[in-house]
Amino acid sequence: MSSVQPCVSDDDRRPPINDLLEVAQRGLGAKPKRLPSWLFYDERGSALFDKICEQPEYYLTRCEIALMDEHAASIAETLGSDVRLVEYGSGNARKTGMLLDHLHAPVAYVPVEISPEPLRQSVERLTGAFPQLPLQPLCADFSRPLRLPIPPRAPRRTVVYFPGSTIGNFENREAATLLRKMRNEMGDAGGILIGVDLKKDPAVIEAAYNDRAGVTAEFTLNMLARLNREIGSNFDLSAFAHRAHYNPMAGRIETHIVSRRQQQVKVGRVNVAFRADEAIQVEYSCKYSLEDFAALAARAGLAVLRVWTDAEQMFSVQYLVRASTVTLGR
Ligand code: AVJ
Repeated sequence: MSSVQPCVSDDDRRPPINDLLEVAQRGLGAKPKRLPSWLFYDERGSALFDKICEQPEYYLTRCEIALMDEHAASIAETLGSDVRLVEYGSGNARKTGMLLDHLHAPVAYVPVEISPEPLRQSVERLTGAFPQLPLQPLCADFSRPLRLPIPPRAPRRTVVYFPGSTIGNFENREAATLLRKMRNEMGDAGGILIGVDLKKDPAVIEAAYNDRAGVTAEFTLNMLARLNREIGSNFDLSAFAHRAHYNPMAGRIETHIVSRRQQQVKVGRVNVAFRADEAIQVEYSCKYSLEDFAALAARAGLAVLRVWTDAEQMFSVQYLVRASTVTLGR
């Protein structure tokens, strides 16, 4: 018997794809101009992101994998047996596999992913590696309320896995909202296992977002290429540049697409005017101290039960539970 359930769609609560045009027009009509970072991840963008993870400057993935490699057994012990693992975003089969390798009698794995193709691929990879594990893929936008599939047997706890420091893409308030949403979905006994990039020498952080091979620049500009492909806009890619700076006050990388000259671009029937050096804000990648992140967790009614980090404190994997369960003892 196959343990894979068909991809359940939660798409009824999501605007249709043609709204890409509307998203682009709205963002480019705003002052200052901005485009949402999820626009990066079409097929080409996802492939470029995988390539970013291999760049020597991009320490995040390497550090997180090293942490999982070293601490998977301890992490699995902290999570306990009979866990239902719900992953927000499913592009991380490698790290997930390292965790599943050590989990004792997991009840099910539920990857939540908005794009059907990456979801299908991650299911395929994990079916091969864990033929006994029930897989319950959920095609949905994880920033919206989820209807989790009914598990094949009662789990001891539901753990939301959110690796990769993807939480860094959300501003403080939205990050707290997302964590609070996870807290509701995991229930009283649940937990959140989350990858969090840490504050460090700004030069090291900036280099990670400005790799010498130019892969990150290509990844950033692919957002415009994607719009050209999908909504027929006419961005001239050579007339725009990638810019990623660390803002030490806000503790985050701020990525912009900068117009190299004054120009006009057609986006649907709208003409968008750019001044020379005008920027489109496309991504924040927030960095935290351990104290910063504990405070963010607290805002969401969560407490940090454990932190796994490397000797240089480059990156962290943290386990969060409901704040009340810590004081009551688990
Ligand atoms: C996948 C959101 C964690 O912010 O570091 C990498 C995306 N952007 N290089 C990050 C990204 C530019 C990445 N996250």
